[in-house]
Amino acid sequence: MLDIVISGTGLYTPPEAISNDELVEAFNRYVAAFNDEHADDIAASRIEPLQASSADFVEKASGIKSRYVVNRSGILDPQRLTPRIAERPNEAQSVQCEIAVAAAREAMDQAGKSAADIDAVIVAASNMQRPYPAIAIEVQDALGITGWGFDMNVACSSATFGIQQARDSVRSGSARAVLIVNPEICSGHLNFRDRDSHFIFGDVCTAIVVEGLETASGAERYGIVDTRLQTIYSNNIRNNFGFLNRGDDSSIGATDKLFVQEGRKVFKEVCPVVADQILGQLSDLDILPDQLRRLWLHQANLSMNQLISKRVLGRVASEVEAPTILDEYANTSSAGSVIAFHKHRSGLIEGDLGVLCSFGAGYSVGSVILQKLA
Ligand code: CO8
Repeated sequence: MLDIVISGTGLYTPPEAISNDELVEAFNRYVAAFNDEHADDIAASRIEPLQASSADFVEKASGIKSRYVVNRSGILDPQRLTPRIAERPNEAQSVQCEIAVAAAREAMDQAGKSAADIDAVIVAASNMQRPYPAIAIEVQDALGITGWGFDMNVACSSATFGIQQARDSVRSGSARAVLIVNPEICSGHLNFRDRDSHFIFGDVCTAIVVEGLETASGAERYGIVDTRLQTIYSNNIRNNFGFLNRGDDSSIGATDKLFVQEGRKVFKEVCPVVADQILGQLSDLDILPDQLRRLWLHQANLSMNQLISKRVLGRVASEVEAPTILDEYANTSSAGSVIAFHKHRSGLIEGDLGVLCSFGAGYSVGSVILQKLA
């Protein structure tokens, strides 16, 4: 039943970018300074020297060549390696709200929707810059949308889980149209001193309008054929930052209050789960894998996407079929598959099918089968 559609998407890309070479140079200057400072302890084998990072490794291991960030100077300062994002007064718009509004306006324009046409805002992202009031309510206010809003977090799968919530809300009649925004400021929770992960993430915001087919009057409409969500508990991607940290003095400055992962285990464990979920979903819908014209996959690692698309299609997918954006954007958590959908859906014709799929911390997997409508 194609009664609910995605009628618009939007993308906000921060104006500042960092190449692998720039990031690695800053990291290696930090490493050299640390090893100099601790030369005696290193010589006496009391501590291990830090190892340098390599831009070649980063591109080979991940497919990432660069990333956009909200602030470049703080990340590239070897003495800091953390973005500079000043706190704003309560009366000013928050950073997440600001980038959400920019992406939302594009999505609403594309859908031909004004604030009066939208009844709900869902901010779906890996990190919220404060617990309350919900960022979604601030976005709602900034755009002049009446109705309701809430924040939700399913890490990298926040957007696909948000799409299911939006579809259910429209279908049940609790909203005519729902705006989902994914303001992912991943640099805020990335440990730029950690060689294993300092290159992984970038910042961005995406937005999606979901509404009923009968109200969708924009130029493009993608029917939501089906959504499937799955969560399996795992500690392999984790962030222990939280409001209880202040109750434990030992937590101050601890590195597990930032993103940490067992990258190899994630790679091995998540790929088959994702491929099996998509294949099972297609089979239940009587859709052959070959009928998929696009796989808009989560953008964490190029080899992961090549493996998943190969398992789904039974052959190597072309770049057109499984587009890559992580080379330019890096991993932007929940926004990655939405960026791929936003930038790489031209050429599809009426009736064409695609899958928008996320996977990440939780573990969490969300797959949304879409069909281009006239
Ligand atoms: N430079 C040079 N060498 C390095 C570096 C580096 N920077 N880092 C590691 N190495 C070395 C290692 O020391 C190791 O050396 P040796 O073989 O001598 O021991 C060698 O390179 C190989 O190391 P790894 O096994 O760690 O490298 P991999 O080939 O596995 O690649 C990746 C690492 C790229 C991390 C890869 O494992 C990967 O991409 N895995 C999947 C990750 C993934 O999908 N994660 C999803 C998380 S995202 C998510 O859910 C959202 C969370 C919320 C976001 C919050 C915002 C921050």
